[in-house]
Amino acid sequence: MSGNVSISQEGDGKVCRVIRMGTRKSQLARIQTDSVASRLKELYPDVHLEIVAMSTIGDKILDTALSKIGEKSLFTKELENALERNEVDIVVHSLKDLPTSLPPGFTIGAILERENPHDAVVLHPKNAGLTLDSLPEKSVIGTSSLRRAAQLKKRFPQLEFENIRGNLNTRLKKLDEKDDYDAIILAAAGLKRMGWESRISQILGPEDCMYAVGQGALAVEVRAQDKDILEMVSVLHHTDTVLRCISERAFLRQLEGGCSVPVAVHTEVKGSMMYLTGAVYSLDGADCLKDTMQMSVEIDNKVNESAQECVHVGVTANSISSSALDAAEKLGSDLANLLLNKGAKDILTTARNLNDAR
Ligand code: DPM
Repeated sequence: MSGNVSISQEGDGKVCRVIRMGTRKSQLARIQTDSVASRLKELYPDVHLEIVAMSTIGDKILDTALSKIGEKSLFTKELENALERNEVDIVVHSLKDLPTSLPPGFTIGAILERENPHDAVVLHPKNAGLTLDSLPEKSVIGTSSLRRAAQLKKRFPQLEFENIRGNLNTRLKKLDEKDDYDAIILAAAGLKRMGWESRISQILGPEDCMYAVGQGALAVEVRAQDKDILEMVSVLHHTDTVLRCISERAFLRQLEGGCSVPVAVHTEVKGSMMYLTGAVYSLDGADCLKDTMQMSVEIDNKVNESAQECVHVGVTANSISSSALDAAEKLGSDLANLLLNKGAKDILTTARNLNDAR
């Protein structure tokens, strides 16, 4: 065992290991951390789990659009500091909030089975029964995601789009209790985890709005050298989700896009084939480059047995076939290169500059 293991003595004299899980204080973050904690508790009944809650920059700055705050690892930095200082051993994140390159010393040790990755429409109660198609002209849709706004502006030119910030509770409150927005767009996964599935009035399919890289999946971040913890959490990996998310993250990394650029994806695993659709947009959605590539991700049983750890876009998944992981990563970067050859860089640079100037 590594040097930083905490031990606690139970009343009956039994010694058990203490694992500390860091989390943001928001309700969604707590729910996500608790769900991973209960999975771990089932798998390792003798481990004692402790939850340490902290607030992050992203939680403190509530009045600025996410895409305008320069800090790249907005929601993750303080938690990583705590990991680095050995104050916590595990941090649970929404994968889509984790940059494609993690700071040295950290790795994603598990990606759990993805929830519904699509975006959802939540209506102001006065609009019950309507859809984005049937809402009156000039209805105001709240979102501060450049990705959502770009796709939906193009698809629904009769609607208007306004920023909305704050955690999920704040946003639903702003929607319901004021008259500023006719509807807001949120990830279905977050709504479901909060127990608000009944507020979803429409799920947006890929023809309306493709999702963000990693959307709907939970990731467990750990210290890269902490082999005990890495091995412990690795059983949480969900193979299909890992392959899809590695291809999506490789796509984003190759495009050099952060969490605040209009980039969207759609992935499917069917048998041994994986399909990745990726797109980049101008802020108004008028310019769009989109393509699909496929690749065989034969899941042989050749797991990574070399002493050398294999990391794919920040993810350590030694229990999954290394050739499948390599193929998934290559699929993402190949698709990005295809779009880069068609001019994706210009679209993204212009979008970034315009957004910074706003
Ligand atoms: C990122 C984006 C948003 C979050 C940008 C995007 C949405 C920001 C906004 C990278 N992170 O999606 O284009 O609407 O202003 C976030 C949510 C979840 C994780 C909430 C949401 C829950 C779903 C999940 C915020 N991060 O997207 O509705 O676990 O994937």
